[in-house]
Amino acid sequence: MSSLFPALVGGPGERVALRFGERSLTYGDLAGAAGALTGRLRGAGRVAVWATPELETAVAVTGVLLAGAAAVPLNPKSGEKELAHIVSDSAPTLVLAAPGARLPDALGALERLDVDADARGAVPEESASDTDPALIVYTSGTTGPPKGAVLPRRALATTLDALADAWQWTAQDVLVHGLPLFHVHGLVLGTLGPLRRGGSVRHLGRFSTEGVARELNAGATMLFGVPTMYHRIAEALPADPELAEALGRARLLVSGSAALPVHDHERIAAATGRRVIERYGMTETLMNTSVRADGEARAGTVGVPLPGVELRLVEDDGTPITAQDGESVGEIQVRGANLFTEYLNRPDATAAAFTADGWFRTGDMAVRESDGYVRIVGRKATDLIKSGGYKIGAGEIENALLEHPAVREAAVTGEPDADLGERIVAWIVPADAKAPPAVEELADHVARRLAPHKRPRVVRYLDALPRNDMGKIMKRALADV
Ligand code: MCA
Ligand code: AMP
Repeated sequence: MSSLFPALVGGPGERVALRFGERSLTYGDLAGAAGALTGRLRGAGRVAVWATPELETAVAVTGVLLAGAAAVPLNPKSGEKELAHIVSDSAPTLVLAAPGARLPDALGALERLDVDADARGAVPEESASDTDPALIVYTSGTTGPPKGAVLPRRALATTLDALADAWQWTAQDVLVHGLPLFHVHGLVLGTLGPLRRGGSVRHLGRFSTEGVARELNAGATMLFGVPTMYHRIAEALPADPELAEALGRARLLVSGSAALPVHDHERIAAATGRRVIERYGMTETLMNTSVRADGEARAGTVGVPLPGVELRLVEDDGTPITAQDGESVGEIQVRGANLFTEYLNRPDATAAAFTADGWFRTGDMAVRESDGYVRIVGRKATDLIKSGGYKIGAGEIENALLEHPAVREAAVTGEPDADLGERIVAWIVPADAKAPPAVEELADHVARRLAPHKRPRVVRYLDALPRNDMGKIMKRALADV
C-alpha cells in the first residue's frame, strides 16, 4: 500500500511534527529517529511500546509502522495482572521504551530497545500490505480480561482520511491534547492523525486547562478531548477569561470516547462562542460518525456516518430500522474499511462480534434524526462502564475484588458522575462483617492488579447480593438496596 506517512518521506522536513513539553521533532528529525529504529524492527512481528506520554512513544510507534511491524501500546500504569495478560496474549518480540523508563517485572523476559529521539537513520521503503496488522489495542469486554483488537494498516489510513474530509483537517492544523497514548483516541487520532496530514501535535504530557489555554493562544488550531476534559474546561471557564479567549480562537473543538452532556456543550458555547463537535468511534471500528466542520454542530448528537462507513440501526431480532424519526431505537451496526480484523487469539469473540453478513455489532443504542444525524441513547450491556472516557468491564473488576481476602462476594456497577460520566461502584459482601475492607484498600488492590482508572471510587457493603432464582446477581436491583 502507499505510505501511511507521506510527509515523512516527501514532505518539508523542517516543519515541526511533534512537541511534548519543551521537546520537539521536525519531520526530518522524526524520519531520522523512527528510521533508525526500523533496522531492528523489520520482521519483528508484534512489538510492545511502553506508552508513556512522551516523544519517544510517538517515535516508537512511527518506527514500528515504518518497519511494517505491529505495535502493542501498553498503559504504563497497568497493574501486574493486566500487564501479564497482555504480554502473554500478544507475545511481543521486543519492548520499546524511553531511555530511563522503569519497566515492571511482567516485562522482564522481553528484550528491551530504548528509543533514541536524537538518532538519525533512513526511512525504508514501506512494503507492508494494507491488511497487515498495524496496532493491537487492548479493550475491555463485559467479562474476562481485555481483548486485543487487531487494527490493519488500511483501517488507520481510512479513518484518518475520512476525518480529514469531515473536519477539513490539513497540514496547517496544529492539534493540542493531553490524552493517553495507549488508546485509539490519543494514539491514532491524536498522534498518527497529525503525522498523516503533515501537520503538528502538541502533547500536554497530562491534561490541564492551563495547558489547553496556553497552546490554543499560541497557534494551536484544534483540541481533542474526552468529555471529562471538556467538563473541567466548562467548570473553569467562568473564572478564566484567557481560557475562554483561547477556545474562541480554535478552528475545531472535538469531543469523543463518551457522550458530552448537553449542559457542558451549552456552557462552553455560552462562554466562548464556539461549539464543541462530537465524533463517535470505538477501538474495534476506529471512527464511524462525526459532526462535520461544515455541518450543524448539534449538541447531543454524533453527526453523520463518515465517508466509507456503512451504518445501520437494527432491532433486537436483527431487523434493520429504516425510519429516521428521532425515536426508533436500535443497535448501531457498522461496516467498512475502518474496522479491525479480529480479536487476537479469540476467534469465538470475533465471530460473536459480527453478523452473518459482516456487520459489526457495536452494542451502542441510537436513533437517527430526519437529516441522518445519529443520536446515541445508551448501551446494550450494563456491564460496560465508561469512566473518564475509559471503557471498563464490570467483570474484570469483580474478579480482581474477589481475589482480595476480605471480600466474599462482589458486584460492580457504574453510577452517573458529573466529572467522569460514570464512576465505578463496588458492592461488597465482606468475608468478616465486623471488619469490612476500607475503600482505599480495595481501590489500591484494583489499581495495583489492573489499572488506576479501574479502581472503585465508592464501596457499598451488603450482607448478601440480590440474586434471582438461578443465583444470578440482579444488578438492576442493587440501586434499590
Ligand atoms: C489515585 N491515583 C491512584 C490511586 N488513586 N493511583 C493508584 N492507586 C490509587 N488508589 C492516581 C491516578 O493514577 C492519577 O495519577 C491520579 O491519582 C488521578 O486519578 P484519576 O482521578 O483517576 O484521574 P484523572 O487524573 O482525574 O483523569 C481524568 C482524565 C483521564 C484525565 C480525564 O480519565 C483520562 O485521561 N481519560 C482519557 C481516556 C481515553 O483516552 N479514552 C480513550 C479510549 P496521575 O495524576 O499520575 O495520572 S476510547 C477510544 O479510544 C475510542 C476509540 C474513542 O471513541 O475515542
Ligand atoms: P472504546 O471501546 O474504549 O474504544 O470505547 C468505545 C465506546 O465509547 C463506544 O462503543 C461508545 O459507547 C463510546 N463512545 C465513543 N464516542 C462517543 C460519543 N461521541 N458519544 C457517546 N459515546 C461514545
